[in-house]
Amino acid sequence: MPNSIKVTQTGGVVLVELNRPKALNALNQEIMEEIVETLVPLDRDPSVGCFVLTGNEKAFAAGADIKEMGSKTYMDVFTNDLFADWDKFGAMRTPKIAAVAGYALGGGCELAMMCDMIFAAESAQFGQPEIKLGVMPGMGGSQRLTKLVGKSKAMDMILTGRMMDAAEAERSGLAARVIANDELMAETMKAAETIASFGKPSVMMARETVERALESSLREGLMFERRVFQSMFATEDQKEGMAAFAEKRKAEFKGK
Ligand code: CO8
Repeated sequence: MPNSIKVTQTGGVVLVELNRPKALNALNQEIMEEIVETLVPLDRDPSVGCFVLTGNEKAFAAGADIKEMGSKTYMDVFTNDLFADWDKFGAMRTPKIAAVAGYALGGGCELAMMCDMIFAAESAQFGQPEIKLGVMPGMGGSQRLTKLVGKSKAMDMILTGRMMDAAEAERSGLAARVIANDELMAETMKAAETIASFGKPSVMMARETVERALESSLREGLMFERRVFQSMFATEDQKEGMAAFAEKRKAEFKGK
């Protein structure tokens, strides 16, 4: 049984709650291992249509665990490739929504950005404060934040270490929605249930194609999109979705 996370599945949605409240959900080795060991098998489970990753009212996660990391040497972090296993979380193909209330700092902000979209409570505070610790973002912040909010604002966040509130995060493209604090989980779960109600293969292909936009030229991305779109005509869900529209009924997707 995992110790630092709580995992519950309701229908097609798997809710993952980070559970180190005394350390503001600081991301240590254990939490990373538990997330990867628990979620990667579920990623391949056809009954799982969406993940929701959240923390608590005070913190989504206040960063990598500074106390665990502080005394490590260069050789420790280099030879063990510190935190490289987070890539396995980022590479999961089932959609992941980060529901962020309170602090999402350093590795916490980076973990939220590894998700496919961020829903921010009004209380959310995002930041990459590593510069104040004599280091810099190391779990993707310098790259993902720059892709999401642009160079100038990413520089502002990373070089001053300041925090960004929920309104600024939405305005800048970091957060998809800002939600009242007490409605964060209900609205996030509703969106997750909507995603999980669609055919999983088409959802996976659509998210992979959007991801491709961050990694390729426009021309290559458009070609990738066209090929993936065309390949969807090999699925039963495409036949069902289009037939249901023509017959004015709700589609019954089978995930095939
Ligand atoms: N690591 C470990 N413990 C933490 C962390 C953290 N990141 N953040 C908070 N805590 C602990 C505190 O030490 C405290 O513990 P204790 O009660 O035992 O003293 C407890 O959580 C509560 O925290 P505070 O008392 O500080 O709570 P406040 O409400 O006063 O302040 C803040 C909240 C502003 C969020 C404050 O806790 C803070 O500044 N935290 C650190 C934020 C930070 O610097 N994050 C970046 C960490 S570095 C990082 O993420 C690098 C990622 C890349 C690594 C890649 C490697 C390859």
